[in-house]
Amino acid sequence: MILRGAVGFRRNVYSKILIILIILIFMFYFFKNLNTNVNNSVANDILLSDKLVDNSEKNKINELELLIRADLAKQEKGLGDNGQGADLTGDAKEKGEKQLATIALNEELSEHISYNRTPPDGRHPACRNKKYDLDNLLTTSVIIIFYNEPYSVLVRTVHSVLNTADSRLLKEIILVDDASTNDELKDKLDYYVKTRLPNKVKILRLRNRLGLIRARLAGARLAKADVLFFLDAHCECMKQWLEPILERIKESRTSVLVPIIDVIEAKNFYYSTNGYTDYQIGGFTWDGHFDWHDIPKSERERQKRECKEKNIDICPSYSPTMAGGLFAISREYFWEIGSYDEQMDGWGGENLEMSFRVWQCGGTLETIPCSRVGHIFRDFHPYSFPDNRDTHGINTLRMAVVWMDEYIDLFYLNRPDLKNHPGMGDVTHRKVLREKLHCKSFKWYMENVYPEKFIPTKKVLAYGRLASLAENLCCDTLQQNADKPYNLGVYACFRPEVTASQLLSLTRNNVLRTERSCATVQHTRDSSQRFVVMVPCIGDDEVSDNWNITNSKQLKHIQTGLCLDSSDLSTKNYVHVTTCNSGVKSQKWEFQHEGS
Ligand SMILES: [Mn+2]
Repeated sequence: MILRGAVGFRRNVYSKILIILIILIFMFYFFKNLNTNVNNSVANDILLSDKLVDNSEKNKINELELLIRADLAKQEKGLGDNGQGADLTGDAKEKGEKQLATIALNEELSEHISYNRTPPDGRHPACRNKKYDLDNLLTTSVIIIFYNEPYSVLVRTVHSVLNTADSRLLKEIILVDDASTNDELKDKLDYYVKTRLPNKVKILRLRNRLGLIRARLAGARLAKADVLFFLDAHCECMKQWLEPILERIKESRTSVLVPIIDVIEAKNFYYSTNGYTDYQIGGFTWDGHFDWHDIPKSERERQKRECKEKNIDICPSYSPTMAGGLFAISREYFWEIGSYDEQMDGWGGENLEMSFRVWQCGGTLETIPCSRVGHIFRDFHPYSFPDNRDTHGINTLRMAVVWMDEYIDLFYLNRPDLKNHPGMGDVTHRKVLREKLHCKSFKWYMENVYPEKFIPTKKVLAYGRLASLAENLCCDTLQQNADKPYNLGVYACFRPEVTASQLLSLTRNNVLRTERSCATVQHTRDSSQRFVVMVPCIGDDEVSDNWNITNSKQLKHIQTGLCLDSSDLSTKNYVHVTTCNSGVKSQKWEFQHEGS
C-alpha cells in the first residue's frame, strides 16, 4: 500500500512536471516566433526604405526622379550669379514674402536660384596672389548638421563645397540629419545624393533628435580626414576658402580657425562682402552671449610683430571667441582638447565653451582673412527647441561653472535666474578634463586674450542699478540694440536682483556705462532738457564724456554741467539731463554698490 501509494504519488508529480515542461516549451517557441516576426518586420522596413531594391520600388524612384527634374527645371540660369541679390515676380514673389515672415527665409527664391550659382570673389588682392602646394596640404572632412533645413538651401551648400574645394583637399562631406521631420530631406535627398553627387558625400541619419552639439559629435566620430571643417547647412563658399585654413593648421596644429563669415541675405540671397579689411572678431557679453567687435590695436601690434605675411591685412587675427557655426580644427586636436561637452542639449553656449577651453588649454582661436564663407543670416529662429527648454542658458551655465572661475559672479549678476539652476546637471567630467589638460585660469584669459573686455565691477567708483530717490525708477537700457546709439531709459527698479538692462557702472575714468555702451549727452541747441545717448564703446579711454557724483547725490555730466533728472518720467520713458539744482529730489540718484 505504502509502495503503491508512493509510486502513484510520483507518477502524479512526473506527469505534472511533463505538462509544465510542454507548456514552457510551447511558450518558448511562441515568444521566439513572435520575436522573429518583429525582427522580420524591422528588416522589411529597412528593405522598403532602401531604394533601388525591387520592381515595386520602381514607381517610387520614377517619382523622385521627376521631382528632382522639376526642381532643376525651376532654376533660372544666371539668377543670383556672382552673389547678386534676386527678385521674383507675381505669385512666386508673394509666396517668398510669406515664407520670409514665417521661416525668416525666402525659400521660393532659393528654389529659383541654381545650386551652382557663383559667389563673388571678395578676397583681399593679396590672397589672390598666394600659391598653395595642393599635393602637400592636409585633407578635410566637411561636417554639416541639418534639422529641417530648406532642401534647396542645403543642397546648394553641398554643391558650393564641391565646386570650390579641390578634390585632393576634400576627403568627404558628412551630412548629419538630426531627425528632421521634413519629408523632402529623406528619400528625395538620398536619391539626389546617390544619383547626382560623388560618393564622398555621405548622409548620417540620427534616429532621435540629439541637438546640434551631439549631432556634430556623431558626425565627427565618422570623419577620417586630417581636419574637421564644420559648416552650417546654409552656406556658400568663396574661391580658395579651404587652402589658407589647411595651410595654417599644418603650420600650427593647435590653432582653431574661422573664415571671414560673409552675410547672405535671407530675403534676396545677396552675398555681401563688405570690403577686404573690414571684418570683425568674436567677443562675448557677461550674460553669456557671443558678440562681434573690431580688431583692437593690441592685436594689430601683435600681428606686426609675429605675422610672417608681408601684408598685415591677410594675417591670421587672434579672436577671443567664435560664433560657432563655421570653424576648422585638426581632427586629432578636436578629440585631445575635449571635443564638446556632450551633456549640452539642443543649441547654444557650446561656442563660448570651446573658445574659452581652447585658449585656456594652450590653443589659439584665429580668423583667417583669406578664407571667406557666406552664411545666410535669418532674422529669427524658425525652429522650436526640444521641450522648449532654454538650452542656450543652461549650456552657458555649464560652461561658466567649468571655465570662468570667480568671474562667474559677473554671469550671475546678469543672469540671476540661472544661479543654482536644477537643470544644469553634472559637470564633474569637464572639470576633470580641465585638470588633465593643465588649463590656465579665466583671469589669465581676461588679461592675455581679451584685456580690452570691460568688467562692470572692477576699476569702478560704483556699479549696479542706478535708482532715482524720487520715484521707483531705475536707469534701464530698455533692451535696445547696443550695436548702435540709443537713448537711455528708465524702468521700474528690479529687486532684489539687478537685471542686465539695469546694470550700470561709473568707472574710475568717470565714464558712465553699461557693458557695451558709454553714456553721452544729446547734442542740441535746446539746453533745458537733453537725452542721454548710449554709444558703443570698448575701452573707457576713448570716451570724452565724463560724469561725477556730487555731494548732494546728483549725477553730473562734466562737459555740459547738466544733471540727470527723473522729473515727469514714467516707466519706459527716456531719461534726461537738465540744469543742476541740488534741492530737487528728482536729481538725487543712488548706485546699488560702491566700487572696489
Ligand atoms: Mn547658421
